[in-house]
Amino acid sequence: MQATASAAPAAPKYPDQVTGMYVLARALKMVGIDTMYGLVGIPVTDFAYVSQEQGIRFVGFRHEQQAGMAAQTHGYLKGKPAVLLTVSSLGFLNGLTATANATVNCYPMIQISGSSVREPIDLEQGTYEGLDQLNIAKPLVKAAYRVNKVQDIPTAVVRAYRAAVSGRPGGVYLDVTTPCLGEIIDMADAEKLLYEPVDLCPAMPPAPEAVDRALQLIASAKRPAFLIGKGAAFARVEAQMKELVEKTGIPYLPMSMAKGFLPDDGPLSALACRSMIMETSDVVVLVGARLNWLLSRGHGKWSADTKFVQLDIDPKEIDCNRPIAAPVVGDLASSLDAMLAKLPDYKMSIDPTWVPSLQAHTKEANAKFAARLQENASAMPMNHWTALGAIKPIMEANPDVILINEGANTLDDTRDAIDMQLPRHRVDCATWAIMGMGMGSAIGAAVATGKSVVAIEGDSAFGFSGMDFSTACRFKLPLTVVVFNNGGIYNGIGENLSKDGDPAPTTLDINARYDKLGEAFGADAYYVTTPAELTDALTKAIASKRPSMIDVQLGADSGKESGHIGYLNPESLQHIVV
Ligand code: ADP
Ligand code: TZD
Ligand code: MG
Repeated sequence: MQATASAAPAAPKYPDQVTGMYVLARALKMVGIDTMYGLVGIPVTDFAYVSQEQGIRFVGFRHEQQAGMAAQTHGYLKGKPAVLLTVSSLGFLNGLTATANATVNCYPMIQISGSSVREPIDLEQGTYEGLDQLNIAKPLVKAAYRVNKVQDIPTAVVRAYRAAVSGRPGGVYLDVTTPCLGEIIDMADAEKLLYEPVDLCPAMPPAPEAVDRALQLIASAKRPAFLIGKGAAFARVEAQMKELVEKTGIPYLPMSMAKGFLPDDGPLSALACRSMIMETSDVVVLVGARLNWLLSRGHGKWSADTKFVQLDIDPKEIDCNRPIAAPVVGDLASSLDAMLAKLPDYKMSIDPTWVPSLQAHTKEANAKFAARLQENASAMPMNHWTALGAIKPIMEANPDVILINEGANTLDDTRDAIDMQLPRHRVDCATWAIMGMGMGSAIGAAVATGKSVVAIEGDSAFGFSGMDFSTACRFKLPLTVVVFNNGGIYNGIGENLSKDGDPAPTTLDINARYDKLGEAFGADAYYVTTPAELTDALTKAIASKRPSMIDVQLGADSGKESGHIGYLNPESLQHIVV
């Protein structure tokens, strides 16, 4: 059957027959998929209609990458995957960038793409949007499957779902061929195929001896710390970790997206003591966090004497950069339950000066930070810190608002400035440090949780996904976008060395009016040049629960090259400051 782009779903000839796309929608519902993000066209338009008819929410985007960013953020925040739906060839590839990013970040999601008829693809005969999608997806995703006939659809969906969410979560690709989508089957036969799978994300408890080994090491530590990653936030183990922190008295340091997992300003928060922990902790307990580049891969500032306990679901993660003295491989809920159960058998031996020394350092760092905000409070034109001085109290007074954040200086400075109180309320460009997750993630967060969302975006970062602000407007989502316009990548003062009149490689447009983009799609739009105007605009925007766009005019000289990670540039170029 040839799928069409008509407004009504393709119906089989007889009322007691159904199509492959109907079976696919039903199978997705049966595993618990309730939301699909995507962009339609041949051969999946009718499938989107059928899915909507079956009660799966369909959020149509302007670019597949953003639909994918929405699906992965949905998966991260809800703990279960959503679907990204794409057309074949470029639509598939656009979406695959997000599915790959989900895999790298351990977010569950399922990309379903229509694909063209197999035979002419295999013979390279130049068919419509012909591309060997399954093989392209394979190296970039956690698992990839193709389904060729209607009878296999329920199995394919269950396998895709299990692969996405169980063990270490990730992105899964499901290739559904055009003939399969259109295949006709008797309704009675379809009903027989459909089944409710049992235990889609099984617990994976750790070995008891691993738990004892870990507790023994933790109990022996003089200067221990928990290092909490977004895996813990995903696993929703804040209650267990709160108990473990309270019962052991061990301080915690969150990674960027684990900010708020336990309150950033709690008495045992060591948020401002990252270097101190790296340099002086004798035992660090990694809880759903990888010792990857974001932690100098266990080298750099880390003391060579630090011993690690690592709680992770993936045994391959252990020892990947530093020897792990006590691995606890299992799902975090089971591992932490087991540790809490055995904890009374162990007595901590924390140096009584350890926590006070971290608290003193925190106090000092906070005072320095407050002084920096104060110094910049009335800078004109505003710089990143001026703007954040205005935003910080508003965000902290609205802890239930989800914060989306990308950029270079805009990312680093916002992360440092804004304390979080609640788990899973901060989503950023994460493990790959990619730009272009903003609008998709913001939309996914709003749709998945029903909460208000504020996206703080560098002007460059916003450019990657800006058009999908219109999606937030069409779906009337409570999203406020704050664009930090410093006219460029890192800043707007780059110099074209050839002096031929073209903009420098990092230069964008300091005079661009992003608020007008908001106006174009019916959002509330604000252009602000002072902190007082920003305070007023952001307060109103959050209270309105309407799509809102705030263009924050910064000076072009605000921001340094590469933000905090300039040292990752090629070594010989590190002295060149843009
Ligand atoms: P961060 O960037 O915050 O440091 P990472 O993404 O690097 O976090 O690490 C997250 C880790 O959490 C991954 O190694 C992943 O295997 C692990 N993880 C994800 N879900 C679970 C779970 N349910 N139980 C245990 N570990 C998990
Ligand atoms: N492309 C992609 C997909 N990801 C990237 N990380 C980059 C390019 C390189 N890049 C960064 O690492 S940060 C950044 C780019 C283009 C934008 C920084 O500019 P900004 O923020 O306007 O978003 P600031 O506040 O001006 O630093
Ligand atoms: Mg910028």
